[in-house]
Amino acid sequence: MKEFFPEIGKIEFEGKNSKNPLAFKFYDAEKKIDSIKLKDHLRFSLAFWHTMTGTGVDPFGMATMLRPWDNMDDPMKKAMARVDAAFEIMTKLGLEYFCFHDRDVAPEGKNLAETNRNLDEVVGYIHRKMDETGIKLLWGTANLFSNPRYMHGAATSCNANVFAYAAAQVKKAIEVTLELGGENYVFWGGREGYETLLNTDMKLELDNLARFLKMAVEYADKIGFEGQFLIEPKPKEPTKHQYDFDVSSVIAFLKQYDLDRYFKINIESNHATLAGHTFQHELRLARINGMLGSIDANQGDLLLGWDTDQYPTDIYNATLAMYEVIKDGGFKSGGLNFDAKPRRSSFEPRDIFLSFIAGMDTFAKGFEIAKELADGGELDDFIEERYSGFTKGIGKKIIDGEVGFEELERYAMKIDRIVNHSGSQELLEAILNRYILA
Ligand code: XLS
Ligand code: NI
Ligand code: NI
Repeated sequence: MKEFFPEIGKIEFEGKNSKNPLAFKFYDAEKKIDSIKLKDHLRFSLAFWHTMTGTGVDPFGMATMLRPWDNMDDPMKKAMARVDAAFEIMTKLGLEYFCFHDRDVAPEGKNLAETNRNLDEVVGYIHRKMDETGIKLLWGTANLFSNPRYMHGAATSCNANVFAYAAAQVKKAIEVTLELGGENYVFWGGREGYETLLNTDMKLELDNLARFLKMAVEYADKIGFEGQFLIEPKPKEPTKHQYDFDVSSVIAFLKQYDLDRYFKINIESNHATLAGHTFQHELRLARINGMLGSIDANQGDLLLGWDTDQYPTDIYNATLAMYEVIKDGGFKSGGLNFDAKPRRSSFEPRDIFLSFIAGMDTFAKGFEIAKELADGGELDDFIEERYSGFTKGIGKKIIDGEVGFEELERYAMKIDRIVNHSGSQELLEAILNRYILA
């Protein structure tokens, strides 16, 4: 088979002293930690859209990316070539998972039936490549935002025909995810929100979104799709306000409509930034609610207000993210999907590999640091001590529900001096640094 990247071989682990740009410095896939290989802790995934279809366009400029398959005119031939290239990239980097939207892998036809046939043809080919390589599908999803029909939204469109079309599209996307053994199915509602409340029936839109998700749950059950459903929060972009704003609003929404037991959350670092939260905040909130599903690993730019989807190289962020995953007992069906793209000026084919290496090394190291931090127990010990007042005396009574305002008033009347202790943030940050810089 023709190689798309003949000048690049298998990327090997060479260790931290290597200066070879095309080698891993920290990601040693086979290294065992707690008798599980690093690659199985991390479950790295390629995002088909950015890596295979991203062109480098931005609102001010046209495509820059040099992609060896882009000289093909026939859209189906190009789709097949992209699949070959994707599997070549994954094999060379040792990525064992990928994620895709229906429209990333196959072009739309002149009607839905033809579109579905195109999708089936490419999915059949992907299936063969998966069997050949052992590469797996982390999650599938449907693109309900690019086509102009979704200008007012999909499940939250004002147009019932659009709701129906979106349902048909998701039905098919769940079917192909099942066919490929996908471990999760993601809902990201890029246009499920609004631009102005002047033209928006917010109540109907939210009810319809819940109706849509309920239909998805019912259909998955009917066809025997047992993968995990995930919702990916994002506060804005492309819409001014997206209903799946952040982890907190997603959980509230799911609970309100009695859907929470069917869903977990796919958390993207850059989306946390846009919501004004840290990545760790979003992961923590999902974790303590038993809803940490999967991660879109990337990073934003704190000075820019949009989803820059950069490859993650921030070791602090990666460490604290992996700390939450470790505290959650590791990934179940989820993984680390690089929902990231090389910068518009990193346009050469080799930049694809360099970007993944940067991201994979960062998360591998972040995981190892986080593991030591968790095993060291210093943060846990501090927190345990900090809240120890709730394990005895009046604190215990509060926790056990034995007292109300009246009893607490009586108790408070007798306190002659309240003693607080330092929160020691700087000490704890120094402890974190000690692990990171060790
Ligand atoms: C966009 C989202 C998108 C989802 C999949 O901002 O991150 O890429 O991950 O639809
Ligand atoms: Ni994403
Ligand atoms: Ni995103």
